[in-house]
Amino acid sequence: MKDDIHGYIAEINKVEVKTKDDLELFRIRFLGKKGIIPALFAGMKEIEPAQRKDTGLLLNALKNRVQEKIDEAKTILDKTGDKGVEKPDLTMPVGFRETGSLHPLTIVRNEIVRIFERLGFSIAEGPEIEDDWYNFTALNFVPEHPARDMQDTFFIGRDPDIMLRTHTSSVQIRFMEKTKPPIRVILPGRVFRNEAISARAHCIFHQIEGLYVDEDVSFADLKQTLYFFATELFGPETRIRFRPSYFPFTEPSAEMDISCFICGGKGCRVCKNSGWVEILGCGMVDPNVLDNCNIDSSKYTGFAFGLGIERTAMLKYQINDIRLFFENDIRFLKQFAGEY
Ligand code: 2NL
Repeated sequence: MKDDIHGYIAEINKVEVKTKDDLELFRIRFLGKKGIIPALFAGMKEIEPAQRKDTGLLLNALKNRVQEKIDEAKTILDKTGDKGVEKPDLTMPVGFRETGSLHPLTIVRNEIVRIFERLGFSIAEGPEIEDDWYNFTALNFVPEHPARDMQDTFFIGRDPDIMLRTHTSSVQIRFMEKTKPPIRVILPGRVFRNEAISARAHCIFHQIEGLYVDEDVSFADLKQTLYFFATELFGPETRIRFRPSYFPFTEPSAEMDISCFICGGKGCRVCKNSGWVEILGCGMVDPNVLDNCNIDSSKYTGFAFGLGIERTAMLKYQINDIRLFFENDIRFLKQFAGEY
C-alpha cells in the first residue's frame, strides 16, 4: 500500500488542474465515496499491525496533499475563472509597437536651426495673429501694397488691422523693438497666405528667417554666412550665386541659388536643366525698418534672409506635392523614421 500511496503523491504533484471541471473530477477521484482515499482507509484493516502506524501516517499525508491541491486550484480558479491556472508562454513574441518619427518639416527645421546656432544665432518665436504694424507697416510696406489685399492675407473678422501673419518678419520687428544690437537671431514659424491650394502652394506653410544687426554688417557678411549655411545643409561642394530681387524690407535685395545638389550643376530634372536651384531670399535690412524699431540706422546695418521650409524639404527629399506635408498619411511620414 505504501508504494501505491507514493505513486499517488507523485501523480498529484504532476497533474495540472486547469478548469473547474478538472477540479471536480480530481476531487471525486480522490475524496468521492468510491474514491481512492476512502478505499485506502478501508484497506487499512488488512495491513499488518507492525506496518499500520507508518502506513496510516503516509495515508494522512496523502489526504492532506489532496486537500492542499484542491485548495490551491480553487484559489486560482476563483480569481481567473475557467481560464484557469495556465501559465503565460514566455517564449511568445511581445506585441509590436511602431515607433513614431519626426515630421519631415521638423527634421529640416531642426537641421537649419542647428546650423545657425553654431554661428551664435539664437531662436525667437512670436504670435501667429498680428496687427498691421508688425506684419506690414514696420516692414516698410507702402499702404497700397498688394500683399495687404484680402486676396493675399487672411484678416480676422472685419477688422483690417488684425490678420494671420503672412511671414515671420513680424517676429523680427518684435525682437528688434526689445533687443538692442548686436542681434543674431533666427525665427522659425508657421505663416498664412490666402492662396489656392495646389501641388506647389498651400495657404499654410513654414518659414525660417534670420537677422543679423550690428555696426558694420555688410553684404560680404551676408554672403559668407549664407555660403556656410548652404554647404552645411547641401554638402561641401555646393556653390552659391545671387540674383537681384526686390522686397519692401531689404535694400538691396537678392535671391540666392545653390548649385544643383543632385547633378552638381550639369543639369537635371530637379534644377530643370539650369544647374541651379533657388533656395532663399535675402538682403540688407532697409534703414527705414531699423528706424521703425528705434535702432539708429546711421550707426547700425544688418542683413536678413528668409526661406520656406516646405520648399527646402521638397528639394532635399524630392517631394513633388506640398499637400503631402499636411495630410499626415502614415505611408508618407514613416519614410522619415530614423532621421532627426
Ligand atoms: C523669402 C524672402 C526674406 C527677409 C525675408 C527681413 C525681416 C526684417 C527685415 C528685413 Cl525684420 N528682412 N526678412 C528679408 C529678405 C527676404 O524672405 O523668399 N522668404 C520665403
